[in-house]
Formats: sequence, C-alpha cells, structure tokens
Amino acid sequence: MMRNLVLWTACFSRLWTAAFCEPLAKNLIIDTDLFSDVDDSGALLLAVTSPAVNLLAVNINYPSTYSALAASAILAHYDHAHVPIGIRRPLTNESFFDSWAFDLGEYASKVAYRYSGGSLPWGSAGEAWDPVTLYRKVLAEAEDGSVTIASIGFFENLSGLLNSTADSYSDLDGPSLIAEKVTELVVMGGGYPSGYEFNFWGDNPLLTAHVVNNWKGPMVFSGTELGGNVTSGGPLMSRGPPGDPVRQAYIWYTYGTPRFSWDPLTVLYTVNGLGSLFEYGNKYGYNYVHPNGSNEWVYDEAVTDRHWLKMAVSNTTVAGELDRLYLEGAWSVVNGTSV
Ligand SMILES: *[C@@H]1O[C@H](CO)[C@@H](O)[C@H](O)[C@H]1NC(C)=O
Ligand SMILES: *[C@@H]1O[C@H](CO)[C@@H](O)[C@H](O)[C@H]1NC(C)=O
Ligand SMILES: *[C@@H]1O[C@H](CO)[C@@H](O)[C@H](O)[C@H]1NC(C)=O
Ligand SMILES: *[C@@H]1O[C@H](CO)[C@@H](O)[C@H](O)[C@H]1NC(C)=O
Ligand SMILES: *[C@@H]1O[C@H](CO)[C@@H](O)[C@H](O)[C@H]1NC(C)=O
Ligand SMILES: *[C@@H]1O[C@H](CO)[C@@H](O)[C@H](O)[C@H]1NC(C)=O
Ligand SMILES: CC(=O)N[C@H]1CO[C@H](CO)[C@@H](O)[C@@H]1O
Repeated sequence: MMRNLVLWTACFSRLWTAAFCEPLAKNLIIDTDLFSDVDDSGALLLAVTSPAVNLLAVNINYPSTYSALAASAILAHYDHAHVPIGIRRPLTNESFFDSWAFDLGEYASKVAYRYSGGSLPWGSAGEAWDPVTLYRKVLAEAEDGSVTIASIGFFENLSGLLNSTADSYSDLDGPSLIAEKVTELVVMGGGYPSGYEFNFWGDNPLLTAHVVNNWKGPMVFSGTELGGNVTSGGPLMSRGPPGDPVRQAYIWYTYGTPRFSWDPLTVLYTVNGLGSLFEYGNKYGYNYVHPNGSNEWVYDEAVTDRHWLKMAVSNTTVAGELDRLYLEGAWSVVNGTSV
C-alpha cells in the first residue's frame, strides 16, 4: 500500500523521470482473445500506454495465427516489441466472420498484415511462446507478490497454469507459483450476481469452471453488464492518429460506430484499482461457475477476497475517461509525449 502511494506521488508530480516510475509500476500479464471483438485491442492500448503498468507478457487464448501477429503488431507500434507473446495451440489460420449479426468486420488479419512487426512479424506466429511456459517463466522471474493477471477472454491457458508442475523455471507447481507471485486475478466474464456470458461458455466452460472455482487468492470480476453499458472508441476513430493500428482495428470492426467496452474497462480497473470510477458490488462471497458456463454468486460470509465490479459514476463519465485515455495514448507515440 505504502509503496503504491509513493509510486503515484512520484509519477504524478513529474519531478521524477520515467525511469523512476517504471520499476515501481504494476507488473501485468494480459490473457486475451484478440480475435472476435475489437475491445481487446482497446484494452491493449490502455495497458501499453499507461505509465502505471509494466507489461510482462501477453498470452493469447484463441488459437488463430492472426491473433498472435496482431498482438505483436500492436505491441511494436507502441514501443513494446520486447514484451513476449504466447498463444494456445494448435494454431489455425481462422479469421473472424460475423455470422451472428452480419454487422461487424474482421480486423486481426488486417492489423497483422498491414502493421506487421515486433517479435512475431507476418508469417511467424509459430514462434510464439507456449502460454503455460511463458506464464511460468515470467512469474518465476517476477518479485514475490508483484503480479496482476487480467483475463479478458477464455481460460485454457490459465487452466494449464493451474495444472502445471515444476520445470526449469521454477520448482513450484502451478498453484504454489501463483500463490507466491500473483496478487490479483481480474476476470472479464460472467454476469453479476449471476449470468451466462460468452467468455465463460464460448470456448470450453469446463475450463472456465476449473479456473474460477479452484483459483486461490484475490479475484475481481468484470461482468457483461459493466462493459456492455459503456460504448467507447468514437473519438479514437474520428480524431486518433491516422496510422494507429488500434484506431484502424476499431474502424475495420465497427465501421465507425463506438463499441462496448468489456475488456478496456477491465484493464482500466486492473491498472488503477477502484479509483473514483468503480466500486465493489458485494462485501463477501465467491463466484461459482457451473459446467455449462453459467455463473452465480454464493454469499459466503467467510470469503472476503472476491468481488464483482460496479460503476460508481455514470456510464458517460466512464466512457469519457476511456476515450480520453485512448486518444492520449495513441497520440503519445506519434507526438513523442509521454502520457
Ligand atoms: C497459415 O497460412 C500461412 C500462409 O499464409 C502458412 O504458411 C501457414 O502454414 C498456415 N498456418 C496454419 C496453422 O495453417
Ligand atoms: C487441468 O486439470 C483439470 C482436472 O483437474 C482438467 O479438468 C482440465 O482440463 C485441465 N486443464 C487443461 C488445460 O488441460
Ligand atoms: C449509457 O447507458 C444508456 C442506457 O443503457 C445507453 O443508452 C447509452 O448509450 C450509454 N452511453 C454510453 C456512452 O455508453
Ligand atoms: C446451467 O446449469 C445450471 C446448474 O445446473 C442451471 O441452473 C442453469 O439454468 C444452466 N444455465 C443455462 C444457460 O443452461
Ligand atoms: C447503464 O448506465 C446508465 C447511466 O449511467 C444507468 O442508469 C443504468 O443503470 C446502467 N445499466 C446497467 C445495466 O448497469
Ligand atoms: C499530437 O499532435 C497532433 C498534430 O500532429 C495534434 O492534433 C494532437 O492534439 C497532439 N496530441 C497530443 C495528445 O499531444
Ligand atoms: C494448447 C495449449 O497451448 N495449451 C496450453 C494450455 O494448457 C495445456 C495444459 O496444461 C498445456 O499443455 C498447453 O501448454
């Protein structure tokens, strides 16, 4: 707590250079399905342009080669080519087609091709890390109790981490490694206090249940009702830098219409904590996921380290904050200003 206070004071006063801010920034791993919705790219933009974040790794929980390549392109554009990328296997060349509403466009392959760069340029998705190995390496190398994981997609990689055993990176098994290194798991998925949401049922709901029902330690949930009530991305599309890959992704996906903000809101909380925008929806209890992927809150007074998020202010205020951060972050790499 004290350390965080010092970090914020130092960074906001701007008396200290970034070099002093960065080592104290929050260590973050993002686990994303950068594929069927563009809001994952908005979430990445927030993470890579926030001075409060030290991004340790990006794991991708959807096996399309384009997801890994697009992540690499976005990281490289934002001067984060050094951040390692893992992706679930076996890889496919699947591209997104909106067979539900016939309204949304595909962006991952276009970002991957047009902005090819970073550690996984076009054609090299096979060189991405195995996600569980990457989790174990990065966690083993991090300071104890210093890592936050934001899960903004499916659960296979995290389930694999839980099941993992000692390797060359650590003698600890998955649960012990998590207990030693991870301070908080923030999850976009489910509905609160109960619901039936895509991230929980859309891939393999048994793996969702495995992770959510067995994870030890603090967890915070961002439900479908939170980001589904906040649209963002309009100003980024209309006033963002023309050459920005995330701006282009939003344009290709939504044709100019602002998009729901499930993942960006989740990352905003992950980076800043509750702040003035969020509050907890509960005091105690835990989230239980059924084998079919539906979830419900169990009001157990003995459990106090599990929460779901609610907005503490209006959705327009939250949307305004997201839009401000997208624009500032996107322009910062063009104008050379640090945010
Ligand atoms: C994806 O397509 C590329 C050519 O564009 C090919 O080299 C690669 O083998 C394909 N990968 C898979 C997993 O099908
Ligand atoms: C991890 O182990 C559980 C059983 O304990 C199993 O149900 C699950 O499928 C495993 N996860 C992965 C990713 O293989
Ligand atoms: C705020 O919520 C209202 C009611 O759900 C919705 O009509 C409006 O589009 C939302 N505004 C934003 C900026 O998300
Ligand atoms: C999922 O399973 C639970 C427990 O059996 C049940 O209560 C719920 O209605 C099911 N949800 C759906 C969407 O099928
Ligand atoms: C959506 O946002 C509006 C405006 O802030 C609020 O009145 C409404 O209750 C919100 N709806 C949900 C489902 O949270
Ligand atoms: C960056 O520069 C552009 C002009 O090149 C300007 O329109 C924009 O407001 C600047 N943005 C920031 C955040 O400095
Ligand atoms: C397919 C894939 O890459 N899965 C990873 C996630 O979890 C499994 C099970 O532990 C691992 O074998 C894989 O590394």
